[in-house]
Amino acid sequence: MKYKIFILLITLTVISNIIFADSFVIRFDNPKKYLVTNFVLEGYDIASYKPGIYLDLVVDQQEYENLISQGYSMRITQTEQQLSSNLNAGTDLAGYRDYDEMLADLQLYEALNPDICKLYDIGDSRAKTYSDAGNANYDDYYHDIWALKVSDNVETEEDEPSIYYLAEHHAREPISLEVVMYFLDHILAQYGTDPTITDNINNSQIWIVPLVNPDGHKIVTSEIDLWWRKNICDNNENGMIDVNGYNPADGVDPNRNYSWNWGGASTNWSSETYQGTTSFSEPETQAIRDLLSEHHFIAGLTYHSYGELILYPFGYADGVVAPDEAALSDLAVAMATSIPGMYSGNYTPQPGWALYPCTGTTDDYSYGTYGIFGYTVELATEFIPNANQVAGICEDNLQAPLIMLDRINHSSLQGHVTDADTDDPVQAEIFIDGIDDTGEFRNPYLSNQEFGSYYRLLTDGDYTVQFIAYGYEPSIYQNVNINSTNSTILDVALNPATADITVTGVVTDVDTGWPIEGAVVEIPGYNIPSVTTNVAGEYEINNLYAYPYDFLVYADGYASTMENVFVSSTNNVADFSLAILDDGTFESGEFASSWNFDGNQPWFIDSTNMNSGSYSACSGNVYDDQTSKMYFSMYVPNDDVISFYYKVSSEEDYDYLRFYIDGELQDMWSGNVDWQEAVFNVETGNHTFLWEYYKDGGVSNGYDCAWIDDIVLPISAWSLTPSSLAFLTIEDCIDGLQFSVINNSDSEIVLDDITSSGTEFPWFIDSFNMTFPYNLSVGEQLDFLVKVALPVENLSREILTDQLYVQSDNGQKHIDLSFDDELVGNDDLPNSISTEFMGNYPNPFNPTTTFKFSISTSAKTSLNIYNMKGQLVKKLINKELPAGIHTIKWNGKDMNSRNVSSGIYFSTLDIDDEGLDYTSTKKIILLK
Ligand code: 0X9
Ligand code: ZN
Repeated sequence: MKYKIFILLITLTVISNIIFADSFVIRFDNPKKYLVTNFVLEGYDIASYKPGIYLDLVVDQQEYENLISQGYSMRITQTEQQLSSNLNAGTDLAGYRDYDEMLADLQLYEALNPDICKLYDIGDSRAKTYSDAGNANYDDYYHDIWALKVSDNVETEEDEPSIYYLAEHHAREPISLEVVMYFLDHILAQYGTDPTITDNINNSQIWIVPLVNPDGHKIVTSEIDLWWRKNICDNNENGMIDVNGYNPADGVDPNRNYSWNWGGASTNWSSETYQGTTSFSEPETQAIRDLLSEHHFIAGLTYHSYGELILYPFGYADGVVAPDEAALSDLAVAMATSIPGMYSGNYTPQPGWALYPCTGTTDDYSYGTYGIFGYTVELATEFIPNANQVAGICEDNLQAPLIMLDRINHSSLQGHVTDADTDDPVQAEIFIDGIDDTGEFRNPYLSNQEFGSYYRLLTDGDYTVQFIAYGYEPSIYQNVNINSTNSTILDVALNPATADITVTGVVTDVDTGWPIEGAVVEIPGYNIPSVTTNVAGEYEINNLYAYPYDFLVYADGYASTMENVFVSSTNNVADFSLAILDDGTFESGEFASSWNFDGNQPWFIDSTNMNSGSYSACSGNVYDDQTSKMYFSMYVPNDDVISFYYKVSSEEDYDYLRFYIDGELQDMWSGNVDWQEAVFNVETGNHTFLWEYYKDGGVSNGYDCAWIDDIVLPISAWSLTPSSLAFLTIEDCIDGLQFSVINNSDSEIVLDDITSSGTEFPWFIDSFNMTFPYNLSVGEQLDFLVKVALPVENLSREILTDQLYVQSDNGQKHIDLSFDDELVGNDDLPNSISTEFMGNYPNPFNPTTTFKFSISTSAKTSLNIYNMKGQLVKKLINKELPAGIHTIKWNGKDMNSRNVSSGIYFSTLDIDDEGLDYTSTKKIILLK
């Protein structure tokens, strides 16, 4: 039955397209907000939305009839015929430029104003890359992305703020190109005449990219499809341009392809808002990304049509507030009130999301990444206004970009950050209290690396400003006055600091509060040696600068955590707590505390659908445009895989289960999928694994959810931790730094050898004279110390590196060793060690516990678990062990791999060798 309806629908759609091929714009007058939300969700092509005034959709005849039959009232405001005639009307007048005309104009501007104009080719269009690869179907689309720089000394990157003006991300919005070209023409004509414009050109670097999407522009200007919006990425890889007909397969929406929060827009090729395969998958957005990375932009406008709006970041989700909201909004208001509008007097200023939330836009990227005040202008009241209206629209829009150009000269803070000793520029974070600690996250604002210059656009008032750079004493300025009469100048010389701060703390189990031994505390990115906690869970990191470091903390069997700590001489204690990793089977019937939940609903434990056992995890009950997310983070000790089983019951191609690693989409599934296994590679390091069920359309199918079960964590058969060790002090070299080999698998692993690449510096492994091969039992952990043994006075301060290799019958792994200090070595040999059974930790335990003991010489050792009746439950160790400290984990399973029940057990360590005879029994408690 369902099948028949489906065929009928296809037939209807095909017929309707043959009869009514044209699309047109329909307008809903005085629309309520929910109308736009609904149409966005239902996947309609939204042309524009002017709150309370109009909502326009691009529809075909079929969609139009559907809407009529649903009882909507609206009117047709623009037909394809009108578009075409508007585009061409009075071609003797300005009309709309095509690519060649635009390029000729830019070249002419450059030729006429060589002192202040320079034209740059900043990238290729998508089609040009196909043409270059030999596909002749794209030869007519051999386009570059052009940027004209306007500034004095135009050839050099000067110590001045940069400002961008971009146009036509969207093909059917050619009015944007015209507006930007008009502005360009105006400032060039006024240079040397208008003192403000002359001053602005001399003191800033203006970058104009009038046509971001040249391929799409050609689709429109050559009238192949007057409604075309996207670029012409060959999504279906058939080597042809598919832009016409029903659901054309090609094209990526460039304004959904930027990376800030990328991934929430459409995943359907034929959608007008298709986001692309990855962020920055398109050469057009790559060109803008690169431009932004190469210059120090402080503000910019990207022109679109239509709606008579000025939008400011953020826009990726409903209600998101930017840290700079007040100043962003003020400038939006100033620009918007300068532009006369057809409705309500002037253009309307509002945050991006207030139009509709969408991810991957230019503004979110430029603001989120660099703190650039990036705005979208939605010009005019139709996509292609009649050519004879173009000049008027351009004239109306002249003031706004000029206001932006002059913005830095008032209500702002600027200056240079330098090294107090050398006067060299310093790249520092400029942190303003009450701004940078508010709103949604954006990257910290940084001074320019080359010049040390910074520019903050603010609202008037008194601020506390902190200047923070690695290796320098932080500098704090109170009561910095910002006012509208001028720009406040604050030059800051930072004093080089000595790294003399010691941070200490305790790492505990979040559920029990017990200390965790062997947890690794790491500060990635600064060549600071990672440390491990002692038996009391304590750690100590020496030689730190005052700085806001990210601390990564992880331990075997626990989820990892990453926390920012602003270390200073007064803030030097940092405690962390870790949550036990879920085993991924959900068989305990509840989520371990390592799971985190996000989105509109949490996941829950389900006992009706499972891949194995009695339980699985199921996504929460979400409504339209809602998500249900669950995630955890862990340190992956070696390159490995994560696998899990999933089941989906959703509307095919609309509602998805998605899996992300570190925010990167790995795969997604929709429709009716019975239990399937998915496997993904994971590299060594800290990672966040996230499962999301996302429901977009108004339609629901199936159970409308997804299940996950039997996650196999990326804990390889054996691990070598940490993956790198750095020596920084002489003490470290003498005392040694610890590394461990752990058998995580359920069978024995044979260690064949530990060797070094041995080229750089003389170190040795304090292995207590163990002999190879060595059989590493299930759960066993062997700890070693690396020491530098020989006098090495002659080593210079340059960084030396070496590798340590561990070979086993299960492959090879290595640890990077490095040190960057002048070292004096010694030949101290390992201290002697006593024989002692330290018992297990934690105790009571559930479900795993770790035993620890030391032996003074190599000896035949056994460690067994007995129950209250004296029956043997499990043999943990029974072999010759080297002298040293040993640990071994017990997973609470008996010899037949069954979970043992709660209660009291006994562990007995027995060492029986020539010269050494030792027995010790300890009580252990399993508490479920
Ligand atoms: O949807 C877009 O890309 C822009 N509108 S257009 O009609 N020109 O396509 C607006 C994007 C603005 N940002 C947000 N709404 N978040
Ligand atoms: Zn647009």
